[in-house]
Amino acid sequence: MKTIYSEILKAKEKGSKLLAILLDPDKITLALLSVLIPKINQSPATHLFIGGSLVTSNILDELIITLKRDCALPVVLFPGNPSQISDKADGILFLSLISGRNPDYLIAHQVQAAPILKRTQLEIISTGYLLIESGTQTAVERVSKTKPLDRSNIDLVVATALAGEMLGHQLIYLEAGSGAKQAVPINVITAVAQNIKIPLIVGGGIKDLQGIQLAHDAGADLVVIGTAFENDINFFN
Ligand code: 1GP
Repeated sequence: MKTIYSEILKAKEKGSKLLAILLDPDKITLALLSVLIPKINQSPATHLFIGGSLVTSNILDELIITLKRDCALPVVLFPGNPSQISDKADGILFLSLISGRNPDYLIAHQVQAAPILKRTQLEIISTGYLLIESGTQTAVERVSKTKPLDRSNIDLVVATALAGEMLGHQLIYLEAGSGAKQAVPINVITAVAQNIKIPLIVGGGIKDLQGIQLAHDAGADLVVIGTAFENDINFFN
């Protein structure tokens, strides 16, 4: 069966790089979709991620229904908390914030979400999520009340990613935080990519096409772009 995860694995095996556009339901309106969707369809994106640290808007279902109707890309939830589950999507990154030591984001939210997810058809993709220090405090740090990993402590970042892999996560996500001042350092991406076998996602603070290229070249299998596309819908032109 063709699943989101098996397609990511296949891409990794072939060395073809993936790109997700992240849409935060709090930052867009349904009216804006008629402008955004043609831009998404013209972009090199391979996935759509939907989520945000808080998400207070109630347009989630309708947003996903419209995206699925007008875009061919898989729609993957990237939730900040269990209220951001929609059975209209194709899959969900089932995140555990393994860089932090807040039990709510390590396991409590997951316990709350599991029975809800069990009733959906969503493809559940277990993801070890690592927040990396990026210059200033980001929304992930503020909302999760966890400290990011020191960006210069490569050994600790690699050990954390390895632990995530050994615990059975299917993906590792290196996150600098949405709108981060500094993206995840290239040497950190390289070190993690060289040490894990599972696919690697990198996002946060990537501001230009060169940043995407550098992250891919360093070993990211999938790069996430949120703020840069939000700020400039012609980003991929
Ligand atoms: C945030 O990794 C994503 O969770 C994307 O970050 O908004 O900085 O692109 P940006």
